[in-house]
Amino acid sequence: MNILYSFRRCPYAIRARMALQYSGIEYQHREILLKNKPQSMLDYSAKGTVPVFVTENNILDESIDVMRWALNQFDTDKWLQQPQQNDLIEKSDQQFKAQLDRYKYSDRHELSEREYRDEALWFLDLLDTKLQQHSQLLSNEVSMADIAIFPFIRQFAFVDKQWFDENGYGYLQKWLAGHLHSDLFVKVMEKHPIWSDD
Ligand SMILES: N[C@@H](CCC(=O)N[C@@H](CS)C(=O)NCC(=O)O)C(=O)O
Repeated sequence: MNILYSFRRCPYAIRARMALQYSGIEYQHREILLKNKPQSMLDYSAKGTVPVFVTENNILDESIDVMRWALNQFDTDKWLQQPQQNDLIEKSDQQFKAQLDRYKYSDRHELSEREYRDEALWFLDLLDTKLQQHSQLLSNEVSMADIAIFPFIRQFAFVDKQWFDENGYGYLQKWLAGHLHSDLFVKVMEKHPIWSDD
């Protein structure tokens, strides 16, 4: 039986769960608390981040690897078949994610929330421009890039939802709302009891 160690609100875990759900992969869901990680999870992967996905033959402790693994099993709508998606995902995971964290936790840093937000706007601009041309990031069809990036835009938007709703980015707002209301997202946000190794 496959096992997924997960944390409901973690954007990395969300994208892994969305890919697993889309691909119809069955697994035992083990919901964890980041401040009290189960020993069994640390035994599988000592680095202590979620998601950790355990199959009969693999231990995957990078969310992108979980996504790729799932899509390589079943990919009915061809999420994997978009060129350029790795480039966009990398921009999100590297530069944008670091800026998002400073914006989200600006009280722990030197500059103001607004200054950190401004630093990250290049990525919102980039995505909004793409979404002017098609309804999803790379075409009119959902690809892995949409699902890999969406949980981070969700986080960004909810730091100050009023600002996000009132400051342009109409295409991005629409794209975000579409994914927030998707059956896939709603399904993977269902609540689970906390796993205990005992
Ligand atoms: N590169 C990893 C990052 C995963 C990650 O950083 N997850 C966070 C939660 S969103 C985590 O588990 N942090 C460990 C902690 O807070 O103790 C991936 O893509 O899976």
